[in-house]
Amino acid sequence: MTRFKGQVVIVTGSARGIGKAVALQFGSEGASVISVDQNIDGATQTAEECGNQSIGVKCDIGDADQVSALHTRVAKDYGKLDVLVNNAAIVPFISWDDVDFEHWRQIMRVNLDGTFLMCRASSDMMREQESGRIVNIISNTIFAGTPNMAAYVSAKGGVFGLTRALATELGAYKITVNGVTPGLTNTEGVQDTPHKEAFEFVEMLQPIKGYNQPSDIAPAVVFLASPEAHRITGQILNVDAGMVRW
Ligand code: 4PL
Repeated sequence: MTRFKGQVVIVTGSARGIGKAVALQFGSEGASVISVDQNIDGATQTAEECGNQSIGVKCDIGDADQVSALHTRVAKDYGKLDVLVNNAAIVPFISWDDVDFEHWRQIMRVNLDGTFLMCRASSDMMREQESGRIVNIISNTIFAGTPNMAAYVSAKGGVFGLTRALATELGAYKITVNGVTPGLTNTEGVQDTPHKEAFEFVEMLQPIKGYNQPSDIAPAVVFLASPEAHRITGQILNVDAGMVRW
Protein backbone atom coordinates (compact mmCIF):
# COMPACT_ATOMS: atom_id res chain seq x y z
CA MET A 1 0.00 0.00 0.00
CA THR A 2 1.16 3.54 -0.73
CA ARG A 3 -1.55 5.59 1.03
CA PHE A 4 1.16 7.74 2.68
CA LYS A 5 3.62 8.12 -0.21
CA GLY A 6 5.24 11.56 0.00
CA GLN A 7 3.74 12.22 3.46
CA VAL A 8 5.73 13.34 6.52
CA VAL A 9 4.68 11.69 9.79
CA ILE A 10 5.91 12.29 13.34
CA VAL A 11 5.57 9.36 15.75
CA THR A 12 6.70 9.97 19.34
CA GLY A 13 7.91 7.13 21.54
CA SER A 14 8.79 5.07 18.48
CA ALA A 15 11.93 3.30 19.75
CA ARG A 16 9.80 0.32 20.79
CA GLY A 17 6.30 -0.92 21.58
CA ILE A 18 3.15 0.56 20.04
CA GLY A 19 5.04 3.61 18.70
CA LYS A 20 7.46 1.41 16.78
CA ALA A 21 4.64 -0.68 15.28
CA VAL A 22 2.84 2.51 14.21
CA ALA A 23 6.02 3.97 12.67
CA LEU A 24 6.74 0.74 10.77
CA GLN A 25 3.24 0.63 9.28
CA PHE A 26 3.52 4.26 8.11
CA GLY A 27 6.91 3.39 6.59
CA SER A 28 5.51 0.33 4.84
CA GLU A 29 2.81 2.57 3.33
CA GLY A 30 5.35 5.03 1.93
CA ALA A 31 5.66 7.76 4.60
CA SER A 32 8.84 9.51 5.71
CA VAL A 33 8.74 8.96 9.47
CA ILE A 34 10.24 11.33 12.02
CA SER A 35 10.92 8.74 14.71
CA VAL A 36 11.07 10.65 18.01
CA ASP A 37 12.29 9.17 21.27
CA GLN A 38 14.62 9.85 24.21
CA ASN A 39 16.27 6.56 23.20
CA ILE A 40 18.02 7.84 20.05
CA ASP A 41 19.52 4.45 19.17
CA GLY A 42 16.05 2.87 19.22
CA ALA A 43 14.52 5.81 17.35
CA THR A 44 17.19 5.61 14.65
CA GLN A 45 16.78 1.84 14.34
CA THR A 46 13.03 2.31 13.78
CA ALA A 47 13.71 5.02 11.16
CA GLU A 48 16.12 2.72 9.29
CA GLU A 49 13.47 0.00 9.20
CA CYS A 50 10.90 2.54 7.91
CA GLY A 51 12.99 3.64 4.88
CA ASN A 52 11.73 6.58 2.75
CA GLN A 53 14.28 9.09 4.16
CA SER A 54 12.97 8.53 7.69
CA ILE A 55 15.08 9.85 10.57
CA GLY A 56 15.46 9.29 14.30
CA VAL A 57 15.38 12.40 16.50
CA LYS A 58 16.17 12.56 20.21
CA CYS A 59 13.59 14.68 22.04
CA ASP A 60 12.17 15.06 25.53
CA ILE A 61 8.58 16.02 24.66
CA GLY A 62 8.17 17.60 28.11
CA ASP A 63 10.78 20.25 27.20
CA ALA A 64 9.35 23.15 25.15
CA ASP A 65 12.74 24.07 23.64
CA GLN A 66 13.39 20.52 22.42
CA VAL A 67 9.90 20.28 20.90
CA SER A 68 10.48 23.62 19.17
CA ALA A 69 13.87 22.45 17.80
CA LEU A 70 12.27 19.23 16.53
CA HIS A 71 9.66 21.18 14.56
CA THR A 72 12.22 23.64 13.19
CA ARG A 73 14.16 20.66 11.85
CA VAL A 74 11.09 19.03 10.28
CA ALA A 75 10.16 22.33 8.58
CA LYS A 76 13.71 22.82 7.29
CA ASP A 77 14.44 19.24 6.16
CA TYR A 78 10.99 18.13 4.95
CA GLY A 79 9.10 21.42 4.37
CA LYS A 80 5.78 20.12 5.73
CA LEU A 81 4.06 17.90 8.29
CA ASP A 82 1.09 15.70 7.42
CA VAL A 83 0.56 13.57 10.54
CA LEU A 84 1.39 13.73 14.25
CA VAL A 85 1.00 10.59 16.38
CA ASN A 86 1.36 11.33 20.10
CA ASN A 87 2.38 7.97 21.49
CA ALA A 88 5.23 8.73 23.93
CA ALA A 89 4.29 8.22 27.57
CA ILE A 90 5.57 7.01 30.89
CA VAL A 91 3.65 3.89 32.00
CA PRO A 92 4.07 3.60 35.77
CA PHE A 93 2.98 0.84 38.13
CA ILE A 94 2.59 2.52 41.51
CA SER A 95 0.45 1.89 44.58
CA TRP A 96 -1.83 4.79 45.52
CA ASP A 97 0.06 4.87 48.87
CA ASP A 98 3.15 5.96 46.95
CA VAL A 99 1.56 8.54 44.64
CA ASP A 100 3.03 11.83 45.85
CA PHE A 101 3.10 15.20 44.11
CA GLU A 102 6.55 14.52 42.63
CA HIS A 103 5.28 11.38 40.88
CA TRP A 104 2.10 13.17 39.79
CA ARG A 105 4.12 16.03 38.23
CA GLN A 106 6.53 13.64 36.48
CA ILE A 107 3.65 11.79 34.79
CA MET A 108 1.76 14.99 33.91
CA ARG A 109 4.93 16.58 32.50
CA VAL A 110 5.45 13.90 29.88
CA ASN A 111 2.04 12.30 29.28
CA LEU A 112 -0.09 15.48 29.27
CA ASP A 113 2.24 18.52 28.99
CA GLY A 114 4.36 16.69 26.37
CA THR A 115 1.27 15.89 24.30
CA PHE A 116 0.18 19.54 24.55
CA LEU A 117 3.59 20.84 23.45
CA MET A 118 3.65 18.50 20.45
CA CYS A 119 0.07 19.43 19.46
CA ARG A 120 0.84 23.15 19.88
CA ALA A 121 3.90 23.10 17.60
CA SER A 122 2.62 20.56 15.02
CA SER A 123 -0.79 22.20 14.66
CA ASP A 124 0.89 25.54 13.93
CA MET A 125 2.62 23.90 10.92
CA MET A 126 -0.59 22.14 9.88
CA ARG A 127 -2.68 25.33 10.15
CA GLU A 128 -0.43 27.04 7.61
CA GLN A 129 -0.97 24.11 5.23
CA GLU A 130 -4.71 23.92 6.00
CA SER A 131 -4.41 20.14 6.32
CA GLY A 132 -3.27 17.59 8.87
CA ARG A 133 -4.03 14.62 11.08
CA ILE A 134 -3.37 14.27 14.81
CA VAL A 135 -3.84 10.89 16.50
CA ASN A 136 -3.38 10.64 20.26
CA ILE A 137 -2.60 7.28 21.82
CA ILE A 138 -4.68 7.31 25.01
CA SER A 139 -5.52 4.10 26.96
CA ASN A 140 -8.64 2.13 27.87
CA THR A 141 -7.71 2.86 31.51
CA ILE A 142 -9.68 6.12 31.11
CA PHE A 143 -12.81 3.93 30.97
CA ALA A 144 -11.74 1.17 33.39
CA GLY A 145 -9.98 3.24 36.07
CA THR A 146 -7.27 0.59 36.14
CA PRO A 147 -5.45 0.20 39.51
CA ASN A 148 -1.87 1.21 40.32
CA MET A 149 -1.66 4.10 37.88
CA ALA A 150 -3.81 6.98 39.20
CA ALA A 151 -1.63 9.78 37.77
CA TYR A 152 -1.36 7.96 34.42
CA VAL A 153 -5.14 7.50 34.18
CA SER A 154 -5.60 11.19 35.07
CA ALA A 155 -3.09 12.37 32.45
CA LYS A 156 -4.72 10.16 29.80
CA GLY A 157 -8.10 11.62 30.77
CA GLY A 158 -6.55 15.00 30.05
CA VAL A 159 -5.41 13.83 26.61
CA PHE A 160 -8.98 12.63 25.97
CA GLY A 161 -10.27 16.14 26.73
CA LEU A 162 -7.55 17.75 24.63
CA THR A 163 -8.50 15.49 21.71
CA ARG A 164 -12.09 16.77 21.75
CA ALA A 165 -11.09 20.41 22.33
CA LEU A 166 -8.53 20.42 19.52
CA ALA A 167 -10.96 18.75 17.11
CA THR A 168 -13.12 21.85 17.64
CA GLU A 169 -10.27 24.37 17.43
CA LEU A 170 -8.62 22.90 14.33
CA GLY A 171 -11.58 21.82 12.21
CA ALA A 172 -11.60 25.12 10.31
CA TYR A 173 -8.10 24.28 9.04
CA LYS A 174 -9.15 20.79 7.81
CA ILE A 175 -7.11 19.19 10.59
CA THR A 176 -8.67 16.15 12.29
CA VAL A 177 -7.84 15.14 15.87
CA ASN A 178 -8.74 11.67 17.13
CA GLY A 179 -7.68 9.19 19.79
CA VAL A 180 -7.03 5.46 20.03
CA THR A 181 -7.49 3.72 23.39
CA PRO A 182 -5.47 0.50 23.45
CA GLY A 183 -6.04 -2.06 26.17
CA LEU A 184 -3.18 -3.81 27.94
CA THR A 185 -0.71 -4.56 25.14
CA ASN A 186 2.23 -6.94 24.99
CA THR A 187 5.08 -4.40 24.71
CA GLU A 188 8.64 -4.35 26.04
CA GLY A 189 7.58 -1.50 28.34
CA VAL A 190 4.74 -3.54 29.87
CA GLN A 191 6.94 -6.64 30.14
CA ASP A 192 9.38 -4.52 32.21
CA THR A 193 6.68 -3.78 34.86
CA PRO A 194 4.27 -5.70 37.15
CA HIS A 195 1.53 -4.84 34.59
CA LYS A 196 2.58 -8.06 32.86
CA GLU A 197 0.94 -9.97 35.73
CA ALA A 198 -2.45 -8.52 34.65
CA PHE A 199 -2.67 -10.26 31.26
CA GLU A 200 -4.58 -13.27 32.60
CA PHE A 201 -7.15 -11.12 34.43
CA VAL A 202 -7.56 -8.77 31.46
CA GLU A 203 -7.98 -11.73 29.08
CA MET A 204 -10.87 -12.95 31.23
CA LEU A 205 -12.69 -9.66 30.45
CA GLN A 206 -11.99 -9.82 26.70
CA PRO A 207 -14.57 -11.43 24.35
CA ILE A 208 -11.65 -11.95 21.96
CA LYS A 209 -9.01 -13.94 23.85
CA GLY A 210 -5.23 -13.59 23.55
CA TYR A 211 -2.87 -10.66 24.15
CA ASN A 212 -3.10 -7.37 22.25
CA GLN A 213 0.10 -6.92 20.24
CA PRO A 214 1.54 -3.57 19.05
CA SER A 215 0.79 -4.59 15.46
CA ASP A 216 -2.91 -4.99 16.44
CA ILE A 217 -3.07 -1.33 17.53
CA ALA A 218 -1.20 0.24 14.58
CA PRO A 219 -3.89 -0.25 11.87
CA ALA A 220 -6.45 1.77 13.86
CA VAL A 221 -3.96 4.63 14.28
CA VAL A 222 -2.96 4.62 10.62
CA PHE A 223 -6.61 4.56 9.52
CA LEU A 224 -7.43 7.70 11.54
CA ALA A 225 -4.35 9.37 10.01
CA SER A 226 -5.31 8.41 6.47
CA PRO A 227 -6.83 10.67 3.79
CA GLU A 228 -10.06 8.61 3.77
CA ALA A 229 -10.72 9.43 7.47
CA HIS A 230 -11.24 13.12 6.60
CA ARG A 231 -14.81 13.28 8.02
CA ILE A 232 -13.85 11.66 11.36
CA THR A 233 -12.76 14.06 14.13
CA GLY A 234 -13.00 14.31 17.90
CA GLN A 235 -13.54 10.54 18.12
CA ILE A 236 -12.07 7.71 20.19
CA LEU A 237 -11.45 4.29 18.64
CA ASN A 238 -11.10 1.66 21.38
CA VAL A 239 -8.82 -1.28 20.50
CA ASP A 240 -8.81 -3.69 23.47
CA ALA A 241 -10.38 -6.97 22.26
CA GLY A 242 -13.65 -5.80 23.81
CA MET A 243 -12.45 -5.47 27.42
CA VAL A 244 -14.49 -2.28 27.94
CA ARG A 245 -17.56 -0.82 26.15
CA TRP A 246 -18.40 2.88 26.21
C1 4PL B 1 -5.91 -2.43 30.85
O1 4PL B 1 -2.37 1.62 29.33
O2 4PL B 1 -4.80 -0.23 29.37
C2 4PL B 1 -2.51 -2.03 32.23
C3 4PL B 1 -0.72 -0.29 31.63
N1 4PL B 1 -3.76 -2.48 32.00
O3 4PL B 1 -0.83 0.80 30.71
C4 4PL B 1 -2.03 0.77 30.12
C5 4PL B 1 -4.53 -1.89 31.07
C6 4PL B 1 -2.02 -0.95 31.56
C7 4PL B 1 -4.06 -0.80 30.33
C8 4PL B 1 -2.78 -0.33 30.62
